[in-house]
Amino acid sequence: MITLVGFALSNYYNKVKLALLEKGVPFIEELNWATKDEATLARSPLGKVPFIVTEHGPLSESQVIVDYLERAYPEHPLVPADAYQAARLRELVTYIELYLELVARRLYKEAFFGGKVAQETKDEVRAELEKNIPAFARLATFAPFVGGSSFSIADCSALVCLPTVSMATKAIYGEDMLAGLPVRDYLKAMGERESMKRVAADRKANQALAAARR
Ligand SMILES: N[C@@H](CCC(=O)N[C@@H](CS)C(=O)NCC(=O)O)C(=O)O
Repeated sequence: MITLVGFALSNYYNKVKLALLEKGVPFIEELNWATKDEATLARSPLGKVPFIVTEHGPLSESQVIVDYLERAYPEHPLVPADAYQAARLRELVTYIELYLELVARRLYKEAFFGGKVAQETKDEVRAELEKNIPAFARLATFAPFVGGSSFSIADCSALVCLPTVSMATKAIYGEDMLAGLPVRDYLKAMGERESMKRVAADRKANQALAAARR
């Protein structure tokens, strides 16, 4: 049995959870707020979540985990057998996470957490996203899934990253920088999936827990 460790407000936690749910892999959850105690660091060396605990030992980093799940549980594949098509989906995951989410993340402190972000950072992020969003648009098909006609690892990333990029850019620039793409329709359609309903409900419950903790 896989144990998924982290908290349900975390995007990358939900990315792995979506993969587990969509693949039908049984798992239990262990709450961890990305603490840096020895028991956490021994399993996730930077104390980041998510990480999983398998029968063989722990594993950190969401994409590494998703790739492991794909190999270890080949039923309900989220990556096609064809090597090139599989690589194209991984390419899309990289564009979503490295060129959209990690760039927009520099805004989160002000967009979501009541802090301040320097104007220089806002300008830099905007310029990067103006370049990176059209590049992402060249790879994403939304037909109807982000990378093609079936649910894949790219959806696990897109479903947790795209809403955050939209919300952060709206909060900082007064404009959802993804508005020119069919992201809203895509998210709405995907929101009907059982996996997404569970992730959304658990996220909401965790939000209350996080507020109580503060
Ligand atoms: N590259 C990591 C990113 C994970 C990540 O940034 N997790 C956040 C929560 S969404 C976290 O653990 N933050 C606390 C920290 O970085 O110490 C992955 O894909 O798993």
